[in-house]
Amino acid sequence: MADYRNMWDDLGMDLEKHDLLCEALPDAFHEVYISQQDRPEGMDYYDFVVAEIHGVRPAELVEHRKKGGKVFGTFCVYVPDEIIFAAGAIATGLCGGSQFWVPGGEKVLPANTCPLIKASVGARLDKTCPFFRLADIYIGETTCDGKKKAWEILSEDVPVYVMDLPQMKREKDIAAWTEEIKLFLNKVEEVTGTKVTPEALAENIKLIARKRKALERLYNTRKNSPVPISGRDALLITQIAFYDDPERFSSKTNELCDELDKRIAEGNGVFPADAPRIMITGTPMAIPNWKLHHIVETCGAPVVVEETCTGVRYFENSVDETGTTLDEQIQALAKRYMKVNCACFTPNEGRVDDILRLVKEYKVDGVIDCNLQFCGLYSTESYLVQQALKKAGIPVMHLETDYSEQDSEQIRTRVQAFLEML
Ligand code: BJ8
Repeated sequence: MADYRNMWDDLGMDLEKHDLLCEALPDAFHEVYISQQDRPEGMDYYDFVVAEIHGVRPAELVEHRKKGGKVFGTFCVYVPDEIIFAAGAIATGLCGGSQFWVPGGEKVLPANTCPLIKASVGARLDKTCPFFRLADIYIGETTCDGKKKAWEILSEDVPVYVMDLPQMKREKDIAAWTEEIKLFLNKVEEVTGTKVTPEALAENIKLIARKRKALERLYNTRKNSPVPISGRDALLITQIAFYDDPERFSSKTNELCDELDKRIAEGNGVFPADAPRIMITGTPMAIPNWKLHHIVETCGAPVVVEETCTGVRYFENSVDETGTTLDEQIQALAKRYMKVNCACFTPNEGRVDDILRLVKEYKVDGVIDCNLQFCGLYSTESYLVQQALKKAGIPVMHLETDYSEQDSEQIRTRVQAFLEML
């Protein structure tokens, strides 16, 4: 990696501690990614992004801030990036996916908090992630209890604005979310000092739509057998989508898809055509959480789709682009975002419908329903997910895990037994 020490120092990072993180990542990345056979050439771009993960993109954000631009850190796929970009600001996903940050979070949070929350808080308080240092403001949401309380703790250290997400999907809830997006737009205008015009919003609705379309195209290639790209690679691309420049990301992903289309036409894949096809559903996998995909795929089965927020929940459903006034556009945004099916909603039948639909679309042989430890929402919803899959005759296994490697062998044994059954 190029030398970014001055930049990290200027960002107030703990350089010594950060060095430890930088030392661990290349080995882990090599083991999970570089060791794969027949990776598409187009993965070079994403490998480069990871190799320079705390360098290239943070340096772009630093430049943006030098010119007076603002950076918004987000933690949930319900936060409408379109509004942020329409005000000339940049949105960047901040969810922590590394065990490295967990102890820092445990200093202020109960140990029985989900690792995603602990890692996110730890990354900020330990000063070991440039993205967490760079964001001018964090945008939280009222999704789960752990996050709600974490915002209060984080707000002692960094400005935090919380969006009140309804937990049901009646008409009045969609109306409430529309109002909430209006308030958010006001906040974004206040922070950036820029008025959001309908023209700017229309342009940025299109920008984010291009990103969603590129991801959709990538996922569509995974419906083929043999599958032209591994689940690990697809997961990495989706994780990068949360913080890369949206325009560049879309063009790189489309380039990769051109290569994948050729592979499909030639019948080339990264797993044998008869390998069991796995879907993963559950909680999001923030970068660099590649644990389950790595285990499943090194047991010989490709992960062909993720019903998670680092999967189809991030890009499915588009925003209606016909609105010309801010009111119409905000309504269209509210409608699109309320189609995301997170377990924080009750009821959340849409998620079960999605899982059953995806099983068919991606020709899935077995489903792994996996949630992060201490996520009460997803672990409780697992009962209904498993029940629906069993009723449909689709093999399913449930797993609960964290970011540590302690249970990896145990999970491997369980995954092997599951795959033998398919
Ligand atoms: S829309 S899944 S990104 S809230 S895993 S922190 S729920 S205790 S991440 Fe999420 Fe938005 Fe929903 Fe998606 Fe809490 Fe559960 Fe932890 Fe979670």
